[in-house]
Amino acid sequence: MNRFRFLTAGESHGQALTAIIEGIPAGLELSESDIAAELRRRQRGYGRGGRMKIEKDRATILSGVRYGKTLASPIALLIENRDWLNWVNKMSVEPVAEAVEKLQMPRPGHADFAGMIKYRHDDLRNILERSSARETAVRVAVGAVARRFLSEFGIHIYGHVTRIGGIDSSRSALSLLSGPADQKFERLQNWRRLMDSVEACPVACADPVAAQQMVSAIDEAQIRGDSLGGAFEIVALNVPVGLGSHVHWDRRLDGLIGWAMLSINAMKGVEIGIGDQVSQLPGSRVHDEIFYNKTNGYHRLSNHAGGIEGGMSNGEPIIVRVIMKPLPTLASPLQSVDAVTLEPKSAFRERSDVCAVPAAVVVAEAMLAITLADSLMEKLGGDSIAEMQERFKELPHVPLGW
Ligand code: EPS
Repeated sequence: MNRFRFLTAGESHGQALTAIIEGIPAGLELSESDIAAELRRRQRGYGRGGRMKIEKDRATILSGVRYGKTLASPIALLIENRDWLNWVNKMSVEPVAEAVEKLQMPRPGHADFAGMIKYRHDDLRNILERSSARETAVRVAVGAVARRFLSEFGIHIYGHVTRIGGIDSSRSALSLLSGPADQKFERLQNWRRLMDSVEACPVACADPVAAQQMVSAIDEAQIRGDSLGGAFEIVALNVPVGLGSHVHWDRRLDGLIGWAMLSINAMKGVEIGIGDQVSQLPGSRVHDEIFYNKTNGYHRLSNHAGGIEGGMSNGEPIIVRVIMKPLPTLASPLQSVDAVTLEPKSAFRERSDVCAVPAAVVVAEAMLAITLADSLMEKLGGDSIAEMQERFKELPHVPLGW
């Protein structure tokens, strides 16, 4: 990431989360309410624990914006942790007089074990506070700025849950957004309707029957003291041809997207387009044939490639499938070892979520937005939105209309 750069800081139960973004051009309209809307979406989802009842995430813009428009200077964001008030001693920056209980039974599947050994900590809280997915709140705030930037160029990002536990949604962008060019408009209308329904669904799923079963599966997991993972699709519409490049490994758009997705806590796999199916099908059924006519220009009847060929966007919708593991904090904990006595013990348990797949969708949307914003900035160059928009108009616009 060369053009859109950001750093985050903050512990889960510390005072606040912060981010500094560098590289946003001048003249982009940006308000705290743009960010608030995305933060609210991330806090949704059936299966979340008690923490989400405490937090009402809201980002304050501390710099880089004047009279509602970006200045091109770094943008600093701050999200206060409401729960911090309950953790003032346990998370004090200064040493405290009272003895605070140390956590010493690492949870299998968590950063606890490797982190404690790597950093030579004798209290797992020193690891878990930063490895917590709480950090993703501020990434969503950063992503909201990227989305605001992309929307100036008509690029929009959507996400929906396709699996929780063993239950699969029957909806997939791969089929919903592919087909004859003259039916694009209808497909797009249908897609938008489905995505509206996702916003109203407690598990962010576009298939109401599967959604009901997912809710029941989460209830059952909760009763067992267990957790559930899943999978989801992230889709970007109206991405112009030529983001990313085939010329070098670290410029390939699919590689950058894969990295961005796997950088999110608990993500274990990323597929582009039909993903794993390419390993089973012959080339003649994998690759998307190319057509041309005067009305529609270049077009395809399928999008198995998920909008990326040779490490570059090809003008079709970008379709990414992400796989998430079940969270490792279990109410019925797995076997572990006491790191002080080396005796067998159950892993420690804390308040946690049974399932965070619907929230993870919003984080992945943010990471895709950041990745595409960076690639678009690289493609366009320029210091202001006005300058970038002039250059955008000159790009070869294979008819998109997505
Ligand atoms: C998390 C554990 C839970 C989650 C948290 C991620 O927090 P707590 O330990 O305070 O109950 O709720 O997610 C968030 C706080 C959030 O904002 O998404 C973990 O260990 O990763």
